Amino acid sequence: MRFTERGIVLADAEFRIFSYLPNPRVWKSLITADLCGVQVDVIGDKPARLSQWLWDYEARLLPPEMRGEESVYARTGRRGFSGTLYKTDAFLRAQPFGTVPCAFGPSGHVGLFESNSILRAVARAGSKTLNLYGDDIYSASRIDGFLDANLVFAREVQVYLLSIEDLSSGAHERMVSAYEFYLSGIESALGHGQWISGDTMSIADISFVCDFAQCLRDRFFDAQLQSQGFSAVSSQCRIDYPRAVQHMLTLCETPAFKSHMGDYLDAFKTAE
Ligand SMILES: N[C@@H](CCC(=O)N[C@@H](CS)C(=O)NCC(=O)O)C(=O)O
Repeated sequence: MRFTERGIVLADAEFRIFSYLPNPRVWKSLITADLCGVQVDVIGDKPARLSQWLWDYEARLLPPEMRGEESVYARTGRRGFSGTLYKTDAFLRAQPFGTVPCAFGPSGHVGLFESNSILRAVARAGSKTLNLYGDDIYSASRIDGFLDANLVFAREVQVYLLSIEDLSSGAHERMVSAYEFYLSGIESALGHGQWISGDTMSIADISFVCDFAQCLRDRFFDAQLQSQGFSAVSSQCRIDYPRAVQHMLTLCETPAFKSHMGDYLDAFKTAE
């Protein structure tokens, strides 16, 4: 339940998202929510501070005296977090993989997980205002195909970025292969029209922009990569995948994308 400044009770938002912030995986849903007029509440904190929070529908900072290995909420971080996190049993019932971003419906009982599925839910909720999820079962399933390919790519990006300062050649090869597979598919799709799937913008475009933009962070680690004998996988993207890069840059200039992504791509835009 939320209140205006004058104490008027507003209806619950259609979705509540909890995550570390900023997070490109959250932007997927927020951009979609803006485009479709869906109300999404976001709760979160800087990545390093999320280990001080109680992960729950009513997520909140956990007082220091309630933290520690002995806490009833203590869990070991498994992906992207090392050390102890604090998650309620109710949270883990709603969020079986225990990851963020996570979302909840208004009651808090139904948990949504995986950023692409949270994105789908927001798009479904806003489809009467703007349909971003296909006109029929075929076009929706084609969009699903792009989202599935995107998840495989994004998972490799996650592993790659988390281990980028101490990368094995196997890990680098996996990233190169996932990058080439996904980007060449997107490049090919954009060779037949303005949008990734079908004749209009869809959540396949939104998901692509957010995860590709995150992948481009590898350029910040160029020196570390070179010292290990590797180069950033995205270093030649403008040459290898010009349509994909242009598509991302064009969308990032539009208000809904810009208001969430801010200056995230500025370094990329000014680089050669
Ligand atoms: N594919 C997932 C990735 C989610 C994910 O792996 N989140 C990590 C942080 S990057 C997490 O919440 N880890 C919790 C833990 O380590 O217990 C998505 O797109 O939502």
